[in-house]
Parts: sequence; C-alpha cells; structure tokens
Amino acid sequence: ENGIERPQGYNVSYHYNRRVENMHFGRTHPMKPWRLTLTKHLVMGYGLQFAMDNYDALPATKETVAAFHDEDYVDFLSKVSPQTFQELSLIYEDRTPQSYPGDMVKLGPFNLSPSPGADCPVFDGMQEYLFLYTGATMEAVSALTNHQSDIAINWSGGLHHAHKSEASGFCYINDIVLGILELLRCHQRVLYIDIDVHHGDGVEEAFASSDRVMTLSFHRYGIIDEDSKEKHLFFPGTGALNSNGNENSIGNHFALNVPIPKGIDDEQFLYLFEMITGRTLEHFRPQAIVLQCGADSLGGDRLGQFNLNIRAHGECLAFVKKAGVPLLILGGGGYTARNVARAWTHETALAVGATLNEELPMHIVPRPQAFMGKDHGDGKLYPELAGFHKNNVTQKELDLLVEHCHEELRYIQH
Ligand code: VJV
Ligand code: CA
Ligand code: ZN
Repeated sequence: ENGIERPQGYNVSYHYNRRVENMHFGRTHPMKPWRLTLTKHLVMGYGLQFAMDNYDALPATKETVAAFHDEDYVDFLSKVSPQTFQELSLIYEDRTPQSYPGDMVKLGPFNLSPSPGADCPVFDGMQEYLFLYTGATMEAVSALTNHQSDIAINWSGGLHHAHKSEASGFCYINDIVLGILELLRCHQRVLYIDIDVHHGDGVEEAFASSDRVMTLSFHRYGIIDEDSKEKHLFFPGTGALNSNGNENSIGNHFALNVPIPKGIDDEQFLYLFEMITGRTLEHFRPQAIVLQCGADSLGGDRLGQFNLNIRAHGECLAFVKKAGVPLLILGGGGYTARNVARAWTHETALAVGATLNEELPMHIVPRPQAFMGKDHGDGKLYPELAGFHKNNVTQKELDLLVEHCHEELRYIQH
C-alpha cells in the first residue's frame, strides 16, 4: 500500500543530487528547479524511497559531456558566469546566433544570454546544476548496464532541446543523448520516447542518421493561438508528421513524430500513444528504452496546451514498462510545480509497483501549502486537470497520425 515492498521483483533505482534544488534560472523564469524539491517531498512522504535503491549522484565530467557536445561549447559552459559573460563573449563572438525575430532578448555565444528574460540565461551556480543533472543520468545508465537496476529514474534530467554546440529551450547539456550513447555500448537498439509537450528535437537530430536509435516524440505542434494575429509556432516548431529521420542515411524512417493540436484529452492521447508505441515496439524490438516524462503535457501547465490528467500521463510509463527491457526514466518540462511533483511521484510508484493513497501524506510533507486549497488540488494526489484548453482534436486527425506512423513502421523490420 505504501510502496515498502518490491512486489514484481523490479529493481528500481533513483538518481538525484539535492544540490540541483538551489538553482535559480531567474525570479520569473518558468523553469523552477524547486519542483524537484516538491517531488522529493511527495516521494519520501509516501515512503517510496524504501522500495528503491537511492543514489547520491555525482557531477558529470567535462570528458563525459564532450562525448556529444562540441569542445568549445563545453569549455564555455564550464567557465561562464554572470560575471565572466562579457569577457568570454568577445572570445566566442563568432559562435553567437541571431536573435529570434521580434524578440528583445540579446543573445550571446552558443545561444546563452546574460538577460534574465532569455530561454537560456547564464545564472549563478549554473555549472553545478548542469553537470549534476547530467551526472545523475549517466549514473542511472550505469545502474542499468551493470544489471543493478531494471528501471533507473532521474527526474532532474530529460533536457531534450540542447544541441551539439548550442543551448536551446531551457536545455544546456543534452543528458539524454549522452545517456543513449552510453547505452549503445551495451545494447544494439535503443528506443527513445518523449511525452513532453515540446518536440524532442535535440535527441532526434543527434540520432537522425542512426538505425540503432529510434526516436518517437508526441508533442503540441502548430500555431500557438489561432485567434491571435501573431502566427507564432509552438516551440521549437520542428517535429512535423513527415519528418522521419535523415532521408539520405541509414537512419531514414528511424524517427517518428506525432504532432498534436491543442486540448487533447486522456482518451485521445492514450489511443495515439498505445497504437503508435505498441507498433513501434513490435517492429523496432528495442533492447533498452529511454522515456522522457516531461510533465508540461498535463492540463493546467503554465506553458503546455494539453488536457492530460496525471493517471493518463502515468499510463504511458506503465505501457512502456510492460515491454520488459531496461528502462531509463527521465523528467523534462513541467511548469506547474505542484502537478509536476504529483505526476512524477505517481510515476515513481508505477515503476516500483506500488499503489498510492489519493490523500497526500500532508503530515509528513514539509510544504503542504503547495498542494492545498481548491486551486492547488485540495490535498489530493489526482486532482482534475482537464478542461483548461479547448479540445481541437478530432478522431479523423488521430486516425491520420496513427496511419502515417504505421506506414513508416513498415520500413522497419528487425
Ligand atoms: O518560444 C520560445 C522562443 C521565444 C524566444 C525567447 N523568448 C524568451 C520566448 C519566446 C521563441 N521558447 C520557448 C521554450 C520552451 C522550452 C521548453 C523546454 C522543455 O519543456 O521542452 C524541456 C525542459 C518558451 N516558451 C515559453 C518561454 N519560452 C518563456 C521563457 C521565459 C519567460 C516566459 C516564457 C524566459 C524568461 C522569463 N520568462 C523571465
Ligand atoms: Ca515530446
Ligand atoms: Zn517541454
């Protein structure tokens, strides 16, 4: 009942370093590392730590990070601070991208910025945060490849937008790519699944020419607000249905994208997820799976536009777990902190095979206010989150998405 046994014999490990909690991207920046504090409070409040191996993650080394990232970029990341930004910018002037059209934020080298209004600001303690979330992912991969764990969890990881030599969308180091590269040393085929509301562009791009890594992302796609005269695309704007890997390489057909309009509900999302992921598992037959569980696909998220409830989000993990291969579970987006904590606690319970009480263990949680009151979920684990966005998804659209993906999968036969 409280997750203190190991019912199905799954070995689950939890990889975390609480120093990530102290980091601040900026006072009003949507990415709040303290959502990880709230997650820890709920996980421990329910006693789930007794059902897992708990590791204190060490920071990744520069060498580890350079397995994917450009050496100049890694150097810059490990040196830069709000104090040294100006000086270092002069040295790396030629690596500075153009600003977004219409955006006032001044960008610096590698898409980093001294401005607190930027997606990827430079903040105090940044290095420590970056190398810790990456270190936790690498340690989780080690637990899997050493056969110490069947499922390894790092809620501080899952930063899918970072490119080889550029930060993007709150992501600086792509811990997912680094983790997959390491898994490839032991496993012939790795499947990456991404249920964050944003497209997993950095991971897809890194493995676009590989037939040993298949990437599958479900995401909001299209114009953010149809009623506004500004026709901005939902970030990052990639991940169209017909984007299926590098066509001129062996990786052609080894990327799947499921672009979704706003407002999708539980039943519709699970229909897509199970129809497409199920067929992908049959055709690709992965030897290991990485699941990015971005919680910004939940209803009521500050940046997301879906209507998913916590149980439906968790069904994705439960479905993937049934494949029975080594599983790396990562966090990602999630901007309404109390619901991020609820979802990732529920998913930790699914991983260990525990059922949780709907009443939050308020007497044990240090910050119960965060979960109390009508607008904050009334002390419940599974508050109703649907209905924040108008549902623009039709059955015809769902069938079109499934049909395209099934057609793509016919090229894959292992
Ligand atoms: O939409 C964008 C890019 C702009 C240019 C930069 N300005 C700041 C925002 C518009 C076009 N970026 C997205 C990035 C989303 C990243 C999601 C990451 C993940 O969940 O997939 C994985 C962890 C975006 N949407 C909203 C914002 N940026 C945003 C950024 C801010 C902000 C408010 C909204 C940055 C600073 C501050 N407020 C103070
Ligand atoms: Ca996604
Ligand atoms: Zn996201």
